[in-house]
Amino acid sequence: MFQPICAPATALLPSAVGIIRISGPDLAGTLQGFLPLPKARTAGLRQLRWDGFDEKALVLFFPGPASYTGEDVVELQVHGNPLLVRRLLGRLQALGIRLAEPGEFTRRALLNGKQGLMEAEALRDLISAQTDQQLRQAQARAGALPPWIAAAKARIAPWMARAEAAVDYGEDEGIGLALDGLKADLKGLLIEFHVELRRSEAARWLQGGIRIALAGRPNAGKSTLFNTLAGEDRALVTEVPGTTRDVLEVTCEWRGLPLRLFDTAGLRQTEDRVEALGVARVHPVLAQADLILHLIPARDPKADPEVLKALAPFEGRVLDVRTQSDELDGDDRRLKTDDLTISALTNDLDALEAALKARFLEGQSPEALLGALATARQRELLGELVDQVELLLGLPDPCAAELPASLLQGAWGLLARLTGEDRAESALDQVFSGFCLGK
Ligand SMILES: Nc1nc2c(ncn2[C@@H]2O[C@H](COP(=O)(O)OP(=O)(O)O)[C@@H](O)[C@H]2O)c(=O)[nH]1
Ligand SMILES: [Mg+2]
Repeated sequence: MFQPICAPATALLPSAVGIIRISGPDLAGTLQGFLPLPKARTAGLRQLRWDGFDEKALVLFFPGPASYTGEDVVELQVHGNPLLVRRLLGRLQALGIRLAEPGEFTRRALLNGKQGLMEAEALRDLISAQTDQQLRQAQARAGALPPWIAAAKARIAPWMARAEAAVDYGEDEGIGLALDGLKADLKGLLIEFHVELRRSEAARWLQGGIRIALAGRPNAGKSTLFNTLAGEDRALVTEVPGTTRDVLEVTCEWRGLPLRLFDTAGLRQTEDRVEALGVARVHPVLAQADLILHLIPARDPKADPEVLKALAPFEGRVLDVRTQSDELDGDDRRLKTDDLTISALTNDLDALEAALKARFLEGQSPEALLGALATARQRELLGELVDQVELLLGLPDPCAAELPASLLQGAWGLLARLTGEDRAESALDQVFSGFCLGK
């Protein structure tokens, strides 16, 4: 039996209401004398008295198993004073209710079959989402298991049974495994797995955000683009070269893409001590970026050699962008037709949107990625699943039934690990280490 646990469910900051959550096997008994519980799922006011404190609490009681964790759950709403919440938690601990680990409520929900592992992961992402798109993606995953998982199981299960029968009785009873039938069936499955893998690789960018650094010569239009993408005036913009000194960072969503943008000082040799310090800070930012947009004013005949030298180590992660295209005459020949050309001033940024979506989402729209696998754990397992099915498809025909039998078992096991049905503690630890207290 589990020990009862408690935790603040709201941030420990001065606020209107502070919520404490308790979960345990018999809370009516545990809280007896201190807190008479109200009727199930009906809010009740209770006067709580301890250590000279006298607090009125709104109390909710969800008897197990019809609760979040599957155990009895009690939620207390009190004044949102962090000290008060801590003192009340102290009182609960004196009753034998220990402080919960991060994610422990959800972990109990999982162990009691109230929730799946993938749902729990989605919940963690839902709580930490920073943009509208991230919220939508996490909500879609929290709602239900992706239907392709059940479909894959339904396809594998009969083959698993047949392969095992062939292993057990094959010799005596003349039961064989129709390997060509198996392969034909699995070929379709492999195609679906590849589609999901591709969706999940794109969804990973939506979930984690894309780090984009803006680089280029002074006055290339970095800060202007930074402000336009962020949708707010964060960076100073002037016609004076060397205006930006510190690296600025903003998290935003632009046309459905969650971005972490970094505005940098223009790359040039400079006598100005402060500007030079700014330039020195650019390198680590570039090193950590998923993509560097190298901004080159459209009127420049070619890119600045000094900037090219600074960007050389990051080859493969640099995208040249011609800026300030509004300044060009219609028939300007300095631009090659395949140049990516934008104007932040006139908000002519469609080419940039298309380039980013092609690169990170492989041209898939964010909406099409709803429900895709999005955590590293899930992606890794899906990758292993692909390998497993490819091994099956490569089996020589005929072969000993033990081979397909064990590979099918392996694939089945990977699906079980994906959904968390195998209840492996190591996977749970990995998932719940990212949770906040009280969830
Ligand atoms: N015409 C035009 N001017 C721009 C555009 N973007 C920036 N500018 C101007 O170029 C100058 C330098 O811009 P800024 O964003 O500070 O460049 P940074 O030094 O690269 O950060 C400012 O005077 C901006 O108003 C654009 O798209 N079109
Ligand atoms: Mg600037």
